[in-house]
Amino acid sequence: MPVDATQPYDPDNIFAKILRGEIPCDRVYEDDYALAFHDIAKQAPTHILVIPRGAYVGWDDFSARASEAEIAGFVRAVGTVARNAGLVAPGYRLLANSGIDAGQEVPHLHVHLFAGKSLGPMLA
Ligand code: DGP
Repeated sequence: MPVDATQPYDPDNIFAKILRGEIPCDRVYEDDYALAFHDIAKQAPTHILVIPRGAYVGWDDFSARASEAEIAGFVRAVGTVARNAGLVAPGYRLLANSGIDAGQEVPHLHVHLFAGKSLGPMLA
C-alpha cells in the first residue's frame, strides 16, 4: 500500500523498528543523524538505504519540520556513505520516493543509493 505523504508518522513502521534495533539490518554506516543499510530487495549491485534518525514520513515532512542540524547531518551522511563505498568516481544515483504516485512503501524518509553498474537514463 503506497504511503500517503500527509499521514501522521507511524512509530511502528519497519524502518522505525530498524532504528530501535527491534529488526536487524545489514548496516553500512551510522551517526547521530542517519543510519544506512543494504536494501533487502536490491535493484542494483549496490543498493543502500539512508534514513534520518528523526521521525519523518517523507521528504515533505523532513524538509518542512527538520532542524538545520538534522538536514545538514542527513545530507552529509548520504555523501559519506557514497564516499566510504568508493562510489564518487564511478558514480551513483540518489532517489527518494515521496507519496502515492512515487510508490513510496515505507513511511519513514529514506534515500535509495544505487550504484555498481551503468544505471542508464532516469525513470520516466
Ligand atoms: P520505497 O518504495 O521507496 O518506499 O522503498 C522501500 C524499500 O525498502 C524497498 O526497496 C525495500 C526496502 N525494505 C522494505 N523492508 C525492508 C526491511 O525490512 N529491511 C531492509 N533492509 N529493506 C527493506
